[in-house]
Amino acid sequence: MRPFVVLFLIALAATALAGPRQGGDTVADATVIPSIPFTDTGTTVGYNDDYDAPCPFWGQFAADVVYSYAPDQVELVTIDLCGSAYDTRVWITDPDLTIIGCNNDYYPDGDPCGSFVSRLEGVSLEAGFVYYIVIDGYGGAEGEYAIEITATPVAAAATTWTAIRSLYH
Ligand SMILES: [Ca+2]
Ligand SMILES: [Ca+2]
Repeated sequence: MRPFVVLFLIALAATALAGPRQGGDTVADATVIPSIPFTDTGTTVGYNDDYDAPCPFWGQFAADVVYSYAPDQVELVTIDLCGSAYDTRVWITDPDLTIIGCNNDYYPDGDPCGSFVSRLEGVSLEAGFVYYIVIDGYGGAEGEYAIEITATPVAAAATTWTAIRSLYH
């Protein structure tokens, strides 16, 4: 095979292995996050304005996309949109779509991560429930985003503490 054919096949295989990219339009077709840490890139351009959140106030009308995540342990997650190209907002809801955390402007104007880009830190999640992560925009802002989700397992911390205490009892 010619080298460029091999490269093409490698690229094709890499695309297939990368799995779902880009958030879904609504909770019904949310892109499933299989495990954390998780990174993805995508756009809200061409998607609908299905959701809104009161950070910093209700009544905004930007397009949004949705991811879903069902942790198998109790954990604290951080959702970082560093690298996004527009004035983002991000929030997370519980299975009933009640908002449990929201951020608008973690990174200030001119920040290397992007002006007025969002980061939501230390949201506590329970095992066995489906949570929805919505990437939205301030006002009517939409564009290309980057998302990175990391987690600290609470159970691990508790287990360590139990182990330490057991040394003294
Ligand atoms: Ca919206
Ligand atoms: Ca923002």
